Amino acid sequence: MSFQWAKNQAQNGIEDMVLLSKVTDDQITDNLKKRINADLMFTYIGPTLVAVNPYKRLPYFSEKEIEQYHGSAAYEHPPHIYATADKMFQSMITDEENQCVIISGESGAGKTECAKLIMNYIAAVSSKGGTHGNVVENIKQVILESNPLLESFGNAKTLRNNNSSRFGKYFEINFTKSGAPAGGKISNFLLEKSRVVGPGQGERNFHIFYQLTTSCTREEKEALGMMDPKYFHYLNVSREYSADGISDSEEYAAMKRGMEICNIVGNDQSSIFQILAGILHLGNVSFVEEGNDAKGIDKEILNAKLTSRIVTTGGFGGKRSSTYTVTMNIEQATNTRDALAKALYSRMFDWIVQSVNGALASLSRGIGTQSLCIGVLDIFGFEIFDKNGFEQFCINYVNERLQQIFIELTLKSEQEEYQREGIQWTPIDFFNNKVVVDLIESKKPPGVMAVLDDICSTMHAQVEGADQKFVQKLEMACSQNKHFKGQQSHFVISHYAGSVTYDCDGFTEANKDTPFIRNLFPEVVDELDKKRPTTVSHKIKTQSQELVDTLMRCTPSYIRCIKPNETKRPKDWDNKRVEHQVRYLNLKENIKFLRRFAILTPQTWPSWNVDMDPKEWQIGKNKVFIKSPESLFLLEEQRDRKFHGFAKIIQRAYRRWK
Ligand code: AD9
Ligand code: MG
Repeated sequence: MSFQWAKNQAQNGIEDMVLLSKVTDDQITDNLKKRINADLMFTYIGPTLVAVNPYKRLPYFSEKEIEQYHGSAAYEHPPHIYATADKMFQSMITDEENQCVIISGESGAGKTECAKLIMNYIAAVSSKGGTHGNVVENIKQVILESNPLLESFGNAKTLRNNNSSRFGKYFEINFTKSGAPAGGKISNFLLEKSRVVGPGQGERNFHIFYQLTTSCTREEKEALGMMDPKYFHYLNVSREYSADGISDSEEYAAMKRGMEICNIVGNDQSSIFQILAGILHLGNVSFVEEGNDAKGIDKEILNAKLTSRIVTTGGFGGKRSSTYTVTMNIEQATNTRDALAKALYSRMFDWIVQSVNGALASLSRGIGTQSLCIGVLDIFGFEIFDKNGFEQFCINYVNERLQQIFIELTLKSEQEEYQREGIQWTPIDFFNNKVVVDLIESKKPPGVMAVLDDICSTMHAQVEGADQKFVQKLEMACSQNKHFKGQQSHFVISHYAGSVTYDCDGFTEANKDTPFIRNLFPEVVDELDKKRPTTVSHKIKTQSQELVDTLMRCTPSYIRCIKPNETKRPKDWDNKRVEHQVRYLNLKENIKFLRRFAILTPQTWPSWNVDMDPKEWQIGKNKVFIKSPESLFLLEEQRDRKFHGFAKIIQRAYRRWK
């Protein structure tokens, strides 16, 4: 199929939904349906790109399209993620402004695939680096080929998505002024490490474990004591060993190539495999009760660490402290084993990310000045399962924060700007999820995280009933908030994307996390003590804030991904599910907002130089605002196809207005 102008609107839908005849959730949903039925996965809302997951490979991502979109204006070709990527790249160079793209949507909506398309496009069109050609080429390789490496260790099959990202990633690519990639940095956050010791029903552990158990070489197999996945307890918890559409052996090869390119070779590489094998074997260590003692049946060295802990008492009031060893019961020993596995895995993951960053840093030293950047944000999407724990709570919180950025920057602050500019304006209603963000992170009055931290600082996480106490306190603190409902051992939060019932079981332990680390890695105790409080929720809150601050320093582009069904099949359209997403993503409000007055910036309609009825536009203190989409459409038809520059337009309009 060649990718032509989609002329037939009745059949293929409208390319920019600002031009829809009626703006209702129903019409938007219907338009997206028409388009995906015609294999058109992208649609605009002004500058925002809406992407519907096609669940099949579409033919318009070849070299030809890369060339077609490179350096062209958005309206010249059908909506495409390459147009979004190109606009970011061109704006970065021409305006010398840092750019970021915020890709949002629920789990399985297609965010990671969109992120990869953007990276590919940028690697393809960015400058080849002249005299630094070789280094630039290597940098591009690291940027692209670190992807399968990180996905192997950080993605897994869940009920929602066979290749679900279980960590958040912000990939910043640095450029020289002339637009050659000159370095980069990945910030990762919140790896779902609980998956290491047991994925849920129908889900898998991280991909890497299946790659290693099924596809390693004979030598590796012998050296690591590698067995069939069924042999290992941590892979047996869910009895799910394969994932549709994923070839573990191909991914293993791509992962290894990624390692080589990121300079994870030799001893470093074999250490990683040894740690992975160690984690799997550790999971097979079981414990039996012996009188009042518990004993590990496997290795001697592990025995002491896993079955006992050191307790120190006294040491104050002039008395000498005494230290003694307490033997754990089976449950405690199993918990310690699992904590060790989780801690090892997440530290190893951080080390891999640091290695990618290290590879980029050492390459960029050869280039020197790098002044601009494009950041691509791809996080785990909003998710609801039958049973939702602390991990879902954290994931959904980060999604709430991202939704806040979208609201703040596209709906709220723009409307406030209109008022400041003295433009006549009837505010458009929208659901501002700030109330949910506050419910989760507010300190005063205490929100969910504050209550959780409070319980964790006053009670030992392992004390029985800590989780129940947490829900009781939560109910007292949050029952006034209409987005919260407490229910014995559960609580419900009405998130922007739907209501989620959280099972409080394990919340306090997962939030505290550190006692195990203190026990297992004593050398980090000092470091931990310096950074109190060290709860997981505190860390996520801080990381989310840092992320928001970083994004706010860039010019943002948005991609809103839509998941068409729960079956992961192409051409399967679940109207109710899509309409629900259209509603919570505020697409209708987004369109209405742009229809009233399109803000005349290069991000929306980049140039215009024709006469226009003065009633059709208003001038604010700093900007010009155009009224109806029809006049815009006309303008688009008439205008010069070359970019004239925003300043000229403003000058001309301003002269006429006077
Ligand atoms: V999660 O929040 O990490 O669980 P994502 O990242 O939103 O989720 P992902 O990009 O992983 O979803 O897409 C899920 C699956 O949909 C992919 O593995 C593909 O099988 C499918 N998909 C998504 N986008 C495309 C596409 N542009 N073309 C073809 C796609 N298939
Ligand atoms: Mg993803």
